[in-house]
Amino acid sequence: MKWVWMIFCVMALLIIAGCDGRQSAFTALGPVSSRITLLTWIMFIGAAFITLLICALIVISIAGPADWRHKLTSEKSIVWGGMVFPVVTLTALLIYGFLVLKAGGTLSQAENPVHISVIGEQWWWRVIYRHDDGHTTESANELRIPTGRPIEIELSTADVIHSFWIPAYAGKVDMVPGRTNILHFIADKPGTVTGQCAEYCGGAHALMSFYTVAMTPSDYDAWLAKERMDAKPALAHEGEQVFLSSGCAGCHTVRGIPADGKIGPNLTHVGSRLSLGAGILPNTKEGFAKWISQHKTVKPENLMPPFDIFSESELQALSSYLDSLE
Ligand code: HEC
Ligand SMILES: [Cu+2]
Repeated sequence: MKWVWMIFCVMALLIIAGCDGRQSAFTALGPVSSRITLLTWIMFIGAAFITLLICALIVISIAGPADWRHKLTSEKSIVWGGMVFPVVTLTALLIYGFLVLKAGGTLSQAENPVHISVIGEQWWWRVIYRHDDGHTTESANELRIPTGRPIEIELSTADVIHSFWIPAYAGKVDMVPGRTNILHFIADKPGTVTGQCAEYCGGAHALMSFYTVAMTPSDYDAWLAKERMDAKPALAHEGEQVFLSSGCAGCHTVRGIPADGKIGPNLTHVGSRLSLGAGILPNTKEGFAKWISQHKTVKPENLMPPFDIFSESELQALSSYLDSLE
């Protein structure tokens, strides 16, 4: 019997580990997700209550006293319990559900929303910030947002269907080829959470994650101004030479040097992001070296070609160059 308990404890621990608030539908950090969480609880508690009631009725109908059993089969019980009750409950839930759905929609009339576009790509996120003067700058695999302001995200895809989901802030919204869907939400307080692609989109789908960082409005404005700038000149950094001469620039943009590839993530400020490879590796010099030399093992099937061509010193130079792009 001991091992049964051990398995039980391990399973329970695994389940509890899922409660880490960073990516949990139970940790709502804004008004839109709070409404969804409340709906979840109402449905869960209501369904549990109804299930218990049905169990009790089954027991009564099998082993209960004769007059109770008789009452259960009367026409009145069938009409009230079997028809009126489900119709009333389900209609009320439907109306409530529509109101919850509309909650994000009402934000669309809000003034001064923050405009961000996110494009799903196999298997990473292209993120485009629209500045107040209409100018745009591109980043990837990380969302930065100010607290307290309505956020308006335009969701689209470059290839197959993906689904954009930050459980802490809003419900999931699909990214469908040929369409643009709009998502609205507000972040109540500063903090870092994660989001995930929630629609199977091929090989590396499970490794298509991203960080969302909510910052105070002043921190956000400062960050956005920095993000808008070109990469600092690296003063003929050896790693920059390796980057430019190895074909990286064919797929990656680094604003400020002759690198304007559009196929992969924009790397202009890659060193200041929290992760590499869409939430897969830590953003450190070692992380860059690991990505460049082993990305096919770290993230199987991702669409960057393998690069086994570098000597150790070239790899180190390239990694420290990328790490310096803050
Ligand atoms: C054929 C196009 C292509 C070439 C050439 C290429 N990459 Fe990539 N790179 C990609 C794609 C696509 C991704 C996204 C992979 C993913 O996460 O699924 C990527 C991801 C990356 C990332 C992670 C970025 C992030 O936002 O997390 C880094 C760093 C990177 N590449 C560096 C390089 C370097 C250095 C070179 C040259 C040695 C290079 N790449 C060459 C296409 C390319
Ligand atoms: Cu996916």
